[in-house]
This record gives sequence, C-alpha cells and structure tokens, in this order.
Amino acid sequence: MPSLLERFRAGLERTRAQVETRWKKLVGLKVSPEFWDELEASLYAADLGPGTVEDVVGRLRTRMAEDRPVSLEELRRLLADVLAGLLPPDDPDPLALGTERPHVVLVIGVNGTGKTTTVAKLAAQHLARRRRVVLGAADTFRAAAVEQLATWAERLKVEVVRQGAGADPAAVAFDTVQKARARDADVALIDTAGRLHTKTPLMQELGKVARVVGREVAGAPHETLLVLDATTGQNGIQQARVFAEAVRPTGIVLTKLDGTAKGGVVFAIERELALPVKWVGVGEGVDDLLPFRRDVFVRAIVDAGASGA
Ligand SMILES: Nc1nc2c(ncn2[C@@H]2O[C@H](COP(=O)(O)OP(=O)(O)O)[C@@H](O)[C@H]2O)c(=O)[nH]1
Ligand SMILES: [Mg+2]
Repeated sequence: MPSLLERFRAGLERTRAQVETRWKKLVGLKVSPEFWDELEASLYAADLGPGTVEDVVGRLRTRMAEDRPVSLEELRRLLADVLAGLLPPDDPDPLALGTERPHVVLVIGVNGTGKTTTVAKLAAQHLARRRRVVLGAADTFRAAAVEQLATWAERLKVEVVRQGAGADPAAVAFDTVQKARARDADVALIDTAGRLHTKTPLMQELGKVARVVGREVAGAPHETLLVLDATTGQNGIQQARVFAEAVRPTGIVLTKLDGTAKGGVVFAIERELALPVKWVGVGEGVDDLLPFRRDVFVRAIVDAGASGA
C-alpha cells in the first residue's frame, strides 16, 4: 500500500514537475530582482493566485539575504515552511460523525466537477469503517446523473434513493433521510444538481434541500461539501462564491488534482474563501480520494521528486 505522501506525490506530480523545472533555473542565481521574478512566476504557474504569491514572496524576503546564491535545498525548506504556514490546521478526521443519525452530507458544485464520483468515493470510505450508508440521487435534472449514482450504488452494494426524472430534489433529499433512518443508517450522502446557466433557481433549490433535511435531523446537513475542479484553477473560486450564497459549505473537495499543474489553487481557496480543503481527488477510481493533510500536501509539491534533487 502506498503511503499518503506517495499518493499525494502521484496526484501532484504535474504541479511538482512544473515548479521544479522553474526552481532549478534559480540555482546559482543570487537573491536579486531577477530571482524574485522567477520565483513569482513559478508560484503563479502553480495557480497560487496573486494575493498568495505576494504573501509568500514577502515572507521569504524577510528570511533570505540579498546578493547571496541560494541552494535548491534551502529554497525547498523555506518554501515548505512558508506554504504550510498559509494553511489552516488539518481536520483530524474528515469522516468523523456527530451524535445525530443519520449524519447528513450534502455534496454540491458545478456540473462535471466530480460530485457524483465524490459521493461514491466518500461512501466507500464510510463503508470501510463499517458504517451503513444510503445515497440520495437529488440531481434530478438529468436522468443520466441518477443512473450514474445508481451504478455506483450497485457496485458499492449500498442503497440509493431516487425518484422519477424532474422530481423535486428536496423531496428526494427528504426521502433519503427517511430511508436512512428506517435502515438505521449512519450516513446519508446526497448528490445534487450543478447546472449553472439557470443559476438562481438552482441556488433556491439547494437552499430548500438544506432546509428540508434540517427539519428532519437536528443540525443537518452536518456537512456541506463544495466540489471544485482543480483544472479550472482560480475560476473555481468564483463558482464557490455563487454557491456559498445559497448554502454555506463546511469544506471543499478539490478534484482532478492529478490532471493539472495548478495544485497551488489550494492556497488561493484558503485565502479567498476561508474554507478548508477537506479532501482531494486524485483519479477516477473509488479509492482516489485523499483526506487533505497540510504538511503532506506541501511536501509533495516542494520536495524533490523520485529523480532526486
Ligand atoms: N482524473 C480525475 N477525474 C475525476 C476526478 N473526480 C471526478 N473525475 C471525473 O470527472 C468526470 C465528472 O465527474 P462527475 O462525478 O460525473 O461530476 P458531476 O457532474 O459533478 O457529478 C467523470 O469522468 C469522473 O470520472 C478526479 O479526482 N480525478
Ligand atoms: Mg453528477
């Protein structure tokens, strides 16, 4: 079994390879305006975003004497320190359940970001802890979306609650919670629609879903995970703002890290949204969802790759 660090490394390989190439050009350069420009460019390329880049460079400046050559090792060490300092402490257990049953998790986000896949991945992790899980197919806008979740449910051998095409998502969510309670399930995971071109009704709909489950179980939804696609980089932050107007997310799932060199968007998310990244998606398989770990994430970007320094 690969370690969490190895899995983060594999998922962040594109991001790491890109900054590594740029950092190697800095070796032998004295700390100078040229050095800072190159370093900034590497951080922009990883999609840290302007605010974070400025912050990182500002912090490094106070720790690096000008006019002195820098070794790659020193740069890695300082960057690891500064970058980790920009992220909040880890959620010790993003699968933790409170006292209420079922524990209701709402998964929201734009179409194609990976919501349905993430619901399946989360179900698999709860199942691995021997918890009983019920899925809710509240993306009723597209028949294919319901089928996709049903296929996962079959594969995972869990129950899925669905209604006919075009059904009210809040009614599906209500049914899901009822079914979960009847089955004495620990967790209800609810998939939702993410079409953006009809923005206002979608947001109203999500608000209603959240209210309906909240009437059924105290404190529900206990977790609202906003799924963002890392390949869209900074655009995801704008999407997140739109969704946050309807339902306040409790955390972010950043998917498709494996397909992008923009892994640094994690820092921009933290800075712009003040929402913790709780999970990262690193592939299409059911096991390709990793709990976010600040230090591991930073090491996977900053440390030398398998080929060494
Ligand atoms: N490479 C990669 N693909 C992913 C990841 N998460 C989801 N996908 C793929 O992204 C596509 C859209 O996912 P889906 O769950 O249907 O998105 P939804 O429309 O938000 O429900 C599918 O082909 C998934 O297999 C990930 O972490 N990495
Ligand atoms: Mg879907």
